[in-house]
Amino acid sequence: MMAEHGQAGGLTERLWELAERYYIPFTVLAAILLWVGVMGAVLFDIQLPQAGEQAALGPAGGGGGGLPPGQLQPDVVITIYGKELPGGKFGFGLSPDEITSPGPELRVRQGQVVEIRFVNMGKLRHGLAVVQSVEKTNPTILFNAIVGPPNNPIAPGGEGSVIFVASQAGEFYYQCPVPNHGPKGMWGKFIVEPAG
Ligand SMILES: [Cu+2]
Repeated sequence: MMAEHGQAGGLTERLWELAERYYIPFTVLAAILLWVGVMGAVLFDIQLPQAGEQAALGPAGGGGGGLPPGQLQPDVVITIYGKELPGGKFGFGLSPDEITSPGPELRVRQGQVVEIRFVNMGKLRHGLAVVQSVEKTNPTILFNAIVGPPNNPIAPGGEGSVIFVASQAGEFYYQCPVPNHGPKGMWGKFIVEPAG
């Protein structure tokens, strides 16, 4: 017991010694981290509307996921349109004239570099994400494939695109990641057929 007390006492003393010795550097480090955090928040807030503008301008913007533009040439380009439909339904379609709720089934092959272009034909902000399962909010995004994330969806009349590798075979889904839009029919099946 005595030995344990001695050790505990020694440890406390050493901790105090360390605290005293590193008090000033630690305070400076904390101040720097706080400053970086605040500047990061400020810059992030300023960048959000810029990202939105790019999204409205063309395929270069509106990402939020996938690969940087120009890094890989897509094997497949899918252009998909989305909007609100009569009766409180929302939908997707491969042509602006044929938007259904739910949307059409999309098929790609495992390993393909896929580009999805999403065009918002609606009056509300929308987006598109490849997901594990259709959810009301915060679906699990697959392949980092998201156009118009919930905090910065594509504005009405705007469009955006994402390039990604469909690296895993399986039966997945795509949906609008804006909260509550998925369950209103703004989803479809996204099938990745096994390679070979
Ligand atoms: Cu939507």
